[in-house]
Amino acid sequence: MASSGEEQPAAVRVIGGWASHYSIRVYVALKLKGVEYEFLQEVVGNKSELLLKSNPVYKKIPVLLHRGKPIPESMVILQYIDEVWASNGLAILPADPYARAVERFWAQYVDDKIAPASVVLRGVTSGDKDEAAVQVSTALQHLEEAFVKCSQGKSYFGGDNIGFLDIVLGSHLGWLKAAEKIAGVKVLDESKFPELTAWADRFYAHHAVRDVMPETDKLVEFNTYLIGVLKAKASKK
Ligand SMILES: N[C@@H](CCC(=O)N[C@@H](CS)C(=O)NCC(=O)O)C(=O)O
Repeated sequence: MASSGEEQPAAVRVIGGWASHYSIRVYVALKLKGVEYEFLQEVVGNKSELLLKSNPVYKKIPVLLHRGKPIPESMVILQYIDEVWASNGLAILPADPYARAVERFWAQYVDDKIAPASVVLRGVTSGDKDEAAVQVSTALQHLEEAFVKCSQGKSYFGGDNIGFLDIVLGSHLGWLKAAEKIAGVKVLDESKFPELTAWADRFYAHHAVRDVMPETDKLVEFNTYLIGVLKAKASKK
C-alpha cells in the first residue's frame, strides 16, 4: 500500500453542480448502479481548471472522471455507466436494439425541445414565454403518448424500473417545476398529461432520485443568482 500520506482521488468523481439537471442524470445513474462517487461542485461563473482540462471542447458539466479518465456529455456518461457497471443491478438501457433506439430518440427529443424552452420560461435566455410554454406542452403531449407505448402499463418508461429515458426526462422535472413558478404557467398539467404527472411523482419518490433532486424553491432562488452572474459576465464584455 502507498504510504506517501497523499490522499488518492476517488476512482469515480463527478464534476457537476447540485442544481444542474444534466449532472443529476449522472448521480441518479450511479446511485442506481450502487457506485460510490466523489462529487466535485463547480462554481457558477468560475470554471475550474479540472473542468477546462476534462472537457476542453464544451467546457460544460457534467464530466465523469473514471480512474482519472474524463467522460463528458450526460447521455454519453449514462451509457458508459451502464456498460462499465453492467453487472451492478439492472440495466439502464433496454437489451432490445429497437427499444434502445426508441429511448435514445425520445431522450434527444427531450433535450432538443424541453431544455431550450425551459430556460426561456426561467428568463435565463430571451424569447417568447408563451411560445416556450406551447413548445413544452407539445413535447409533453408526444411524451405522454410515448410513455404509454414504452411503459406497457408499468411504472416507468423503462418498464418496472427507471431506465435511460426516465433519467433523461426526469432530470428536467426540477427545473420544469421551477420554471412554472417563475413564469406563472402550468405546463405539467395533470388534466392534460395524467400518465406523465403520475410518472413524475413516482420518479421523484424513487430512492435513486429523492436525495439528488433539488427542492423547487431552492432552484427558483438559484435561478435569480444565475441570471445575476450571467448579467455581470455580459456587462464585462
Ligand atoms: N449536452 C450537455 C449539456 C451540459 C450543460 O449544458 N451543462 C450546463 C449546466 S446544466 C453547463 O455546464 N453550463 C455552463 C456553460 O454553458 O458554460 C450534456 O448533456 O451534458
